[in-house]
Amino acid sequence: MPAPELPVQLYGLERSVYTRIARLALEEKGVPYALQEVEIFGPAGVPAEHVVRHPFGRIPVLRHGGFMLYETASITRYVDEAFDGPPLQPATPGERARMNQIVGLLDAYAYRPLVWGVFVERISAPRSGRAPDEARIADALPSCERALAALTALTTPDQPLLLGPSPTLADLHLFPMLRYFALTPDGRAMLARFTRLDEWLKRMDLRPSVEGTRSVYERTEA
Ligand SMILES: N[C@@H](CCC(=O)N[C@@H](CS)C(=O)NCC(=O)O)C(=O)O
Repeated sequence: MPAPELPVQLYGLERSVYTRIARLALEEKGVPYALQEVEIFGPAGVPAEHVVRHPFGRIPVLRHGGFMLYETASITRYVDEAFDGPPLQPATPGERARMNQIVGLLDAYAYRPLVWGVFVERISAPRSGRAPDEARIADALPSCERALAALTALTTPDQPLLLGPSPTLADLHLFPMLRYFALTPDGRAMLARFTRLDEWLKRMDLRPSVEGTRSVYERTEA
């Protein structure tokens, strides 16, 4: 007899940055879930059944019973508010605003240069038989630098994580992006100059939620 379906399903890909952000929230909250792999990057494009879940064809999408949700920042807030477990959002309006500001900054200004501009060119392109586009990398690096400087300025000083002693949704949103960036020599060289973020990355790397969501790229890290 098939196992009963878990109430929380996440449609995405293990190697996807945004899927991992949602998974980190589920793992930190201790919510059981099933990851349903949806290959959106294949030659056939986004599967038709996924466009029904997400009109823009992106991942992840969360299903909780009959409730469907896309957009990762909405998913992680929902996971934090709908389930028991350690709170992932600060209590005061000011701290909460700072957390949301970091999440917004990452979506708007950091994801594209860190992940597509540097990581995809330097790591995934060669693995799929294509030479890195050096011009694209060179073009992305100043945006990466600006994003890391802005992030550093928004963190709370002398705290182990970005805004305090325990993770918030801002830590979970940044981690997969910066982890991929740090797999590249360009990223490591830049992070050596952003010691607050470099130390934060090493601390986050020890969390069980991170260990439980490693992607193929980290497992075969050079
Ligand atoms: N705004 C979306 C962005 C999600 C996103 O860009 N996910 C990537 C995978 S990490 C994706 O689906 N990329 C496909 C594409 O860019 O066409 C969210 O917050 O969920």
